[in-house]
Amino acid sequence: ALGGHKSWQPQWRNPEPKAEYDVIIVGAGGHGLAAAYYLAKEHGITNVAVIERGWLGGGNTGRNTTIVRSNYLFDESAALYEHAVKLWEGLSQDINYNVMYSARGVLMLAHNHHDEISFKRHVHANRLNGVDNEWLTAEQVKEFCPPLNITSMRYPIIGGALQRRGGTARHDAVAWGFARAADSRGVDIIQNCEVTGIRRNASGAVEGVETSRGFIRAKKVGVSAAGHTSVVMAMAGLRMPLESYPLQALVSEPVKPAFPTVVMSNTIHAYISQSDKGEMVIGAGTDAYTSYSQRGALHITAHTLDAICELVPQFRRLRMLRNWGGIVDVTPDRSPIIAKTPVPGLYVNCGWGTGGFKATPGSGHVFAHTIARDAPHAINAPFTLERFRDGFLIDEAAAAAVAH
Ligand code: FAD
Ligand code: PYC
Repeated sequence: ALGGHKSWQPQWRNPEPKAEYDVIIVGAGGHGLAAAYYLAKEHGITNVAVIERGWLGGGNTGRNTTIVRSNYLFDESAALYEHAVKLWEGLSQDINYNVMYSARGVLMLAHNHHDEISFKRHVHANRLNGVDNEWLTAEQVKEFCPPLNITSMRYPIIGGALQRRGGTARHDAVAWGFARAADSRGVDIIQNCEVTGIRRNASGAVEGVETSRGFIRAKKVGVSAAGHTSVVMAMAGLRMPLESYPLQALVSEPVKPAFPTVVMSNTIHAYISQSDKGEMVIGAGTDAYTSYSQRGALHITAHTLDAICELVPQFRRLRMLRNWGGIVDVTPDRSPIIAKTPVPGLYVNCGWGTGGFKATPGSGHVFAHTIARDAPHAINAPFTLERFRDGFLIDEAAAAAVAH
């Protein structure tokens, strides 16, 4: 680094866009890069461009708090998120890049009878679906995570649901690992190139995308633009059932290992884990208003820190280092859309809201299948756009675990 990185080998190329690709993916977040990787690896489609208006991994992928779990209530969701957890378990080997997947457990705290009933329902439903999840008493919670204060607080902890295979992964490594693996299979990653239009032919099918670097032709376009999905899809004339909200997070100064697991409390609006660098990674629910500004309101952060100080009193003396926000795309049932659209050749992967990082490899895998085969994989078949018209909702508001 002191030598100005002169002899360092770039991890991916920086190609000029070609005139035409077989597939264009809009958005080089983890989901878009993973889809490109699996298009090349599983379907042999390598004439692919991932087009990113900023830098790869600079959206929610680089802004999230990296919690990975699959303890969702409904069969459809359990299948989707568990598919991702299974891929996480072998991902570092698969893409030959250490994504630091750390199965340190995700513990969801119950503070009242309603929480207890809801979590026990999730535990039973998860186990029926082969997803690990178990109920802990308050004493077992304390034993599993000793820094927690379980009694002397306004809403004492009365138990918790623990998914031991849940945990965290390193967000940058996920983006960089998928980018390098996709690039090495021939995928072009075009950064600093904004998609400004989606061109359709006389019969309505996709012809390609207008960008800040000119028109690029492709018969298949997959949109993985997270908080800006509505904006991009409107370019093809589609109105999406999405609202975009700021979601904030913050980190403390780094300290020695002091917190062994991931703890979430939806009731008192806070969650916390410790990063490999030693920082406490903290967050809460979304801001109350829709917005495209990548920052949130200060009172949300203050409220979150109140909750953290009650949960872990010894952290009262920690200084906070930095905070930031991302824009999350929220559907009415808090489940994603991974699907074909009414526009031939246009596919969309969106609506992950506050919880899509955990799904990154699984989402990319089934989205690649959907694009390559022009038909959904069995796992994403229920996650259609049409469910909001037909009523086959997958209401995961409780499992989202982050208020929004
Ligand atoms: P992104 O990484 O946002 O990628 C989309 C890309 O599209 C961006 O890079 C953007 O620049 C690009 N783009 C947009 N418009 C255009 C355009 N016109 N042209 C070209 N490119 C465009 N999920 C979890 O599972 N666990 C968590 O702990 C968690 N914590 C979170 C904490 C915060 C503070 C936030 C904000 C989110 C959190 N999430 C979490 C949600 C998670 O981050 C997202 O669901 C996930 O990262 C979405 O990935 P993506 O690749 O779809 O989106
Ligand atoms: O979905 O687990 C999650 C999550 C945690 C923080 C934000 N989202």
